[in-house]
Amino acid sequence: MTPHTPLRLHVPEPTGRPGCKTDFSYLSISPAGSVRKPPTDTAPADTADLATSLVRVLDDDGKAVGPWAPAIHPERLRRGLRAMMKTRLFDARMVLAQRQKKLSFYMQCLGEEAIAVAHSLALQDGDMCFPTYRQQGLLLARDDISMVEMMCQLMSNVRDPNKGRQLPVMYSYKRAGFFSISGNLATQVPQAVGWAMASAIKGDTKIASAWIGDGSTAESDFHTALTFAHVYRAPVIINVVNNQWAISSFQSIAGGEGTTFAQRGVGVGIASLRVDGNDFLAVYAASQWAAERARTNHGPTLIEWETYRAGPHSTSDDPSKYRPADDWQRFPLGDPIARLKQHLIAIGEWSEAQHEAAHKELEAEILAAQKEAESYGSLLDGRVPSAATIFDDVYKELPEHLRRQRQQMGV
Ligand SMILES: Cc1ncc(C[n+]2csc(CCOP(=O)(O)OP(=O)(O)O)c2C)c(N)n1
Ligand SMILES: [Mg+2]
Repeated sequence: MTPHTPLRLHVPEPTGRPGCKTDFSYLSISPAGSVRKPPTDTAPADTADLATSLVRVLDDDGKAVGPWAPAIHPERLRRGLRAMMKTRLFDARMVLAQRQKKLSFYMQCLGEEAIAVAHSLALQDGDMCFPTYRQQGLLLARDDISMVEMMCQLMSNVRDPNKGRQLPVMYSYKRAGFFSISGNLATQVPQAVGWAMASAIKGDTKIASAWIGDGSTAESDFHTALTFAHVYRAPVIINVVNNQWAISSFQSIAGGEGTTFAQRGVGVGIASLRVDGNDFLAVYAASQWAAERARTNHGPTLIEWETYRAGPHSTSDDPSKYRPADDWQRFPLGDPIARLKQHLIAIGEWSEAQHEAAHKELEAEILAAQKEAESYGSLLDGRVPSAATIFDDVYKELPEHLRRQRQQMGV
């Protein structure tokens, strides 16, 4: 008989605690330019090495190096930089407005701006994103989405397109390929795969882009979606944003310890990449690769974007309770805005003076938008849609029991 060994449960721990430094050595980081770039029709099993290495383009000097360095016009890069700056400034203003009680809640994407902004450049009109609450960059990168309208949603005022029925940040923009955000995490991944399958069934040319955080991959919806995407070779990009945290739990609680989230894709038969999400050029190149693969019927791609959630989870969260305050400054992949700025300056397409001017311009633009949005009301002055409107737009004919409930509300 074998001697009795007491069984022990392994409970993953974060690698840093308040007051002590996080040891980021758990992150495997490949040198910029060192990862190979296969053709877009490569077999899923042949991407196994790409699910553990890290696709990076920008080196420490801001030079674009290696096979993933994309051909992209400097003007598009300037627009991308501007959209990332806009996103960061928009977030900062809205956090402030929440503190002033003008909105009930806010979620910023500080430190993660490159992912949504650069990804949006690789998509086409008619493609559909199924985002989470941290991809506001998909909207802010577009010229046809008004910041005023977005702010009205945040302030739940009378101009809120969702009529105050959704949590602030849960936008819905069909015309911008931005599917309504769901607060029930992971539900949108199978929906995205289903949407992509429908596009293929119709013989259309449009692809879907699904979004999920590292923590939410622990939901069964994620795994079901992967199986469907693989089996039917759905034209979908499955984006796993690994920002190292899910509110207060470290990514290892969702299974990131000793393996990568990208490896989950390979295991199911999906081509998978692990990419530096703070490297604008790498995000653009990997997104383009996956979009071309999907659009040419070579099937889905799972991309794990490595990044860091620099701010609190939401305005209801206090990260000083569970992680060191200066983690972001020491995060080895740096700040996406600073890195693209350094690159543009290095290639002679940007300057400190231009950066400062753009910053000022954007600040003024955002302030003006906020002023206009507030003129339509905010939570502070109570000019919000009447409670009676909760009964609208659900049934063609209001059923009797709801009619009674409306009467009970006295409206
Ligand atoms: C099904 C479900 N479970 C739990 C929650 C509560 N919740 C909201 S955000 C969140 C953390 C998600 O973390 P992650 O997926 O890593 O995304 P991140 O916030 O880091 O972008 C949790 C647990 C929820 N909204 N839905
Ligand atoms: Mg997360």
